[in-house]
Amino acid sequence: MKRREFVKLSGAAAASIAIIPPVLQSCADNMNMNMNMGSNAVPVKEGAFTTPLTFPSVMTSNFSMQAKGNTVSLLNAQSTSVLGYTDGILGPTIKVDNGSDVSIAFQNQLSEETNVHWHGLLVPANMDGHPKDVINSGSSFNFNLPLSQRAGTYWYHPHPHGKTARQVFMGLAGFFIVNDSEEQSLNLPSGDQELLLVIQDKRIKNGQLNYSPSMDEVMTGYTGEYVLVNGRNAPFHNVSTRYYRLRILNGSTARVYNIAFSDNQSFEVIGTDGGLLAQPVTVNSLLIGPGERADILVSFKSFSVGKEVYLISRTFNGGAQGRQEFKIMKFVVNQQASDSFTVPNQLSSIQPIAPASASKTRIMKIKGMMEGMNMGSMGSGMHTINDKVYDLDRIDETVQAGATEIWEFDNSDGDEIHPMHIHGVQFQVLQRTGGRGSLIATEQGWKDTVLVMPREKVTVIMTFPQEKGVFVFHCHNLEHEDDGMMLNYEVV
Ligand SMILES: [Cu+2]
Repeated sequence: MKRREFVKLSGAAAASIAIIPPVLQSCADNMNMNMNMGSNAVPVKEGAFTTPLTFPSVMTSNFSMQAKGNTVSLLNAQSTSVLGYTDGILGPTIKVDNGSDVSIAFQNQLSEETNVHWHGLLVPANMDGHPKDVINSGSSFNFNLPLSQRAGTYWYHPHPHGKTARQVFMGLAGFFIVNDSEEQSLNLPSGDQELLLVIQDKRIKNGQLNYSPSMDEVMTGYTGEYVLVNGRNAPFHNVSTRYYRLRILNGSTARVYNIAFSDNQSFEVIGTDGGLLAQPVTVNSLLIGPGERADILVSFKSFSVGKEVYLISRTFNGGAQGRQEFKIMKFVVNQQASDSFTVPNQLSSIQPIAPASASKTRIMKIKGMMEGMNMGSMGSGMHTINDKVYDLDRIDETVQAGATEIWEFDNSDGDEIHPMHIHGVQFQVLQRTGGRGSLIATEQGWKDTVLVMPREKVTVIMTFPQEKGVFVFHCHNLEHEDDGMMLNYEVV
């Protein structure tokens, strides 16, 4: 970070920079240096891509699920302690139809409190996994989820305040897929041609998952040197010469991926957090931040048997991240097949919410790092929204049931990456100013999480639920979230 940027970043301090005593200025310079040192993402170590990709079991109706400690083989057949929902690492993939009432008997077999947030689902506040609604060690809770929303790639993970990042990092996360007749009628690649991929980076020390963020890493987010897909490091998957539907979740605590293919082939983006886009968008790479999902179609039709193609992350302009290109997983074409699938021109219809219908615009100033110095609280509470650190019991924003509002996430003074997530709604992204200055393919549909890069302001529009209750909105960089970058809003 350059001095000029530091001055810009300092917010309130900027006005008084000239009168900072030399000793404090030097302290600030050291802080700067430390942050630069700590701020780069840990370089990824690519594996051998010799481990077969696996997929979690699928649950299609009411069932029970436990959060518990398990042992798995992660790297070189070592026995690694992880957390999982029921078996192994991660949790079962829940696949249900829109309109169904899903009930899940949940048991907490961890040694600490946890809960479950159904990320992207429009469920009542008391079922949403609010941080105040924790389930103590040894206790149970029955989640009843009445589904009324579009088909989409949703997911679930813990949400106990201050413990979310560690519990997700240790393995607690799973897909929640909602189907509907509209999506069914498109006959998209399914069965063996539909692959659910959760990408997560892990730091592993002596064969064990190592979650121990330093102060610098709380600031920038905790990154790992091993990239896992569905809980496997550097896996491969055999494919035939057909179209494949990849439904990708970035389940990392902080790392952003710029998804692409090693042969630079283009692919079709067909869906995002809240389901299908109206029309497919052809891209060569796609940025996906923590908590976000991308639904893409990729064709292996022109390849001959024996061809190997990698899903990779390309470099991108993202402050502390994006400086390295690395491979994520390998596709091996091992079978010739005929495939008559063609990408539909029209996928769905998305009615834009008119900005004029918004009854209110709220500004959410998101801040990290240097601003924390002004608060005199190093090490915690450095990440704020509108200068506030999360308080379980404080209602920060009150919205009318059924109201349409515009919210602006303002990171224009910041140099950290903040994927902002709002519970209880799906929103549309209106615009991005500063930074990248425009919207990407996945932002042309319904979203629940939006990436706000350094220097950017992103505005979203949404209609709040009719049902009353308290929800949270927060940064989905889970280190930032645990550090307090989260507020409550109440629907009244
Ligand atoms: Cu953040």
